[in-house]
Amino acid sequence: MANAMKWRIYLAIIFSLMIISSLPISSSTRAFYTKAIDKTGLTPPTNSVIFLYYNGGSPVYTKAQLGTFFNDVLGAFAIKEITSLDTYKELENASVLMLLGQTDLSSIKMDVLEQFIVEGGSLLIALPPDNFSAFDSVLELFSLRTYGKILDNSSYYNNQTNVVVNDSFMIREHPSIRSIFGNVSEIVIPNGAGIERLDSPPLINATFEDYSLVWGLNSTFVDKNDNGVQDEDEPYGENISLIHVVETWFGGKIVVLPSIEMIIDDYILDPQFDNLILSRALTYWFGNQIGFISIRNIVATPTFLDITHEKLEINVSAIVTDENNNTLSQVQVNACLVRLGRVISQAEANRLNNKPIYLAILNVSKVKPGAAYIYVMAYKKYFGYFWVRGPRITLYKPPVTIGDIHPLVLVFGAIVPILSAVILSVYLFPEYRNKRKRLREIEGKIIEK
Ligand SMILES: [Ca+2]
Repeated sequence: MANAMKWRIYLAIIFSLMIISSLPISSSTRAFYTKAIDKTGLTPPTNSVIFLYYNGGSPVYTKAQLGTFFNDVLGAFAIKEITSLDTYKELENASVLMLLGQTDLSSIKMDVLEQFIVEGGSLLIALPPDNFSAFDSVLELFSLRTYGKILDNSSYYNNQTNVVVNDSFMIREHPSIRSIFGNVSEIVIPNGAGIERLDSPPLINATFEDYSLVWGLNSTFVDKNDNGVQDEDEPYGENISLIHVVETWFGGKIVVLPSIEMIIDDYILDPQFDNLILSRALTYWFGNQIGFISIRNIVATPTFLDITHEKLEINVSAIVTDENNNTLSQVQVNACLVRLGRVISQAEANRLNNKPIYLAILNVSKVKPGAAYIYVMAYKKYFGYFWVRGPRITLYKPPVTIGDIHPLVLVFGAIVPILSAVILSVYLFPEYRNKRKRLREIEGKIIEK
């Protein structure tokens, strides 16, 4: 009774703390995106998010030719440059690895890249105008491949290498298309390559979602045989993925731009098109600033759990909002118990009334004793997967006490032997007295001698 009362008080305290902490932090309108982004303090500071630029693999454009992209678009983030991709050490703290227009990726160690993805890393890929198939080794991780050059015959007499796509061929509700940076209504893709989905299983052992963010117009086709005209068997229209996105379960994102030329100064600064808005929104999406899920105030009870206890459950609660502290719709929230990087128990969390508080009950009856961590994972389509670590949980087996011993064990293991000993000693006592008497007599005789 007293115990139940104590729990009720604990829960009441936890809930009131949660309600207080979930109150909106700021509701003022935003004038400048850079100011707005740090205002709520829910997203990581931009200068702590590392974008890694790999300068090996003979890229077709230099960093200088991507000046606007590096200085303006990526300006607020931390940029690090690396020359090789053969050890994981260089990738350790990076959020996004940028492979921009390489023509040869043979020096990249694929297991290093896979480890980066499994640890939640993101990839920004921009294909070179030629030799784009160099990226197939990376794309095949996700059952994707480059198709061939994309051309557009909208002018009917001249097949254009510059493909212009308007927002009817884009996922408009994606955070990179409609954002605080503006709306992307038309982009230009010069000398791009199309992406196709393979039937073969992905080479990476990971759960992921993938989709076309931008796809081909009806006049857009893949010139598979590279003869400059559209042949019958050549795919066209929505079958061609122009900008392809992968959201990995580990929390990373992969974006494949069909052409590095989309972001070189010549095109990114063209005021006719929204390539600048798109690249800005994409990098801020990559950099966990927009289309972001904030998971915080993770509470777990109990954190010490006797595994011999009847109720092997852990109550987990967390606050889940977007980057502006707004409630998210159609978000999936899971509480997970993780040991040595593996999820050993998980449960779906449910939203508490109309507050951004999510509750889950984790069943840990099949979990072996030892330490583990609570993680809360949230997924929303076009936002991606997000993971945040919560409290440490200790599952233990207490030392054996009388109260824990089964009555049968107690009867046959202790009570019966003790009773038999007592009964035996009572029966044998007269005999013992007699024997002692005789012993004394013998003793006396020996001494007398
Ligand atoms: Ca052709």
